[in-house]
Amino acid sequence: MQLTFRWYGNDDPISLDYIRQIPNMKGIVTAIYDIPVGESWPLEKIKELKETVEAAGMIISVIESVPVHEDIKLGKPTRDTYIENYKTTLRHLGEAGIPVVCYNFMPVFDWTRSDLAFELEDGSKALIFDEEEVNKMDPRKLSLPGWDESYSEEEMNQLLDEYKEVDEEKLWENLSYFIKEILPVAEEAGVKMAIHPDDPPYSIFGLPRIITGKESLERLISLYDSPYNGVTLCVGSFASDPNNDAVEILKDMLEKERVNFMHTRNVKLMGGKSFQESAHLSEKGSIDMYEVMKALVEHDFSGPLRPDHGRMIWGEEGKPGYGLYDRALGATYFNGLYEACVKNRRED
Ligand SMILES: [Mn+2]
Repeated sequence: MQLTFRWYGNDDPISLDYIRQIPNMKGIVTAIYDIPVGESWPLEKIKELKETVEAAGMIISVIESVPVHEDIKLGKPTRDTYIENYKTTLRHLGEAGIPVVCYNFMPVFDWTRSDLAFELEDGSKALIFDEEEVNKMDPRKLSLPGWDESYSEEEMNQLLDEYKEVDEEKLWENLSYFIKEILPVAEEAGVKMAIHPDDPPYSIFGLPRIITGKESLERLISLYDSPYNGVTLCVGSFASDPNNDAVEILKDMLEKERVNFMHTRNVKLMGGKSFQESAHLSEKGSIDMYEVMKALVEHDFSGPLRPDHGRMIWGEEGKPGYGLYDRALGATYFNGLYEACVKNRRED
């Protein structure tokens, strides 16, 4: 395991110097945020970002994310231009020595929650997904941090209309087309691809979602048989669907050597499809984090792992899910589990 931390670039109120002080912190997960979706990333900008991170004593472990243009997901004729740009970005990332790229294939909306600052019983604030609340929401008037906010209301309406023609099978076809185009380039560039599951992993607002569980990951890796065609195993996302066993999904992908990036956070299932993001500790949520770490150690997982969203604690304010304190607590917890699992294994 290589411990990593997400950093939102120079505008992030949490400095690289602070991140480096978290014990065992080795790598940064970041992106270039001021390039419009669909355009290629210039090599100079990538190198500049890399130098900034390395000057702070760490390395860039993962780019999260290189976003996929909607025309690619919709399968429009214009997709080929955007796919060529994506390939250019991958070549540049490879040239700069970036080993992993995280991406997702969720139509229009990225991760979705009903409340970004729900007060838990200990007074901390967390992101939650309340099924009833989400059903009442109007996707045309919705915005969450990290989403592409460049759409006008008219463009958003048009986009949602276009997706009426795209069902799950069509979306699979479009994903397959994309993967078969970019994977040979990713292999040549030495950049491992890691698709993030849909969050939450089921259809919302009538839009298709396909990266949802064990079978869909198996289908995904069968589209192009290469370790470069891998996954971001976000246990919190998978566990948000009560039908998923996140640990089982993890073990399956570890056995097939397709886990290119780990996201570790816990969720507490609240009945139906509702859930709360909880502290990372196993007993605070529905995921057994010891089993997660044990599986990673048993499979000699040496890839990047980052504590995913944290709660807001100790009066900290900032980007929901991305404060310093609780994610740092998460990192320390995973360090502890890791040390115990490694030492335990040696004694066996
Ligand atoms: Mn995640």
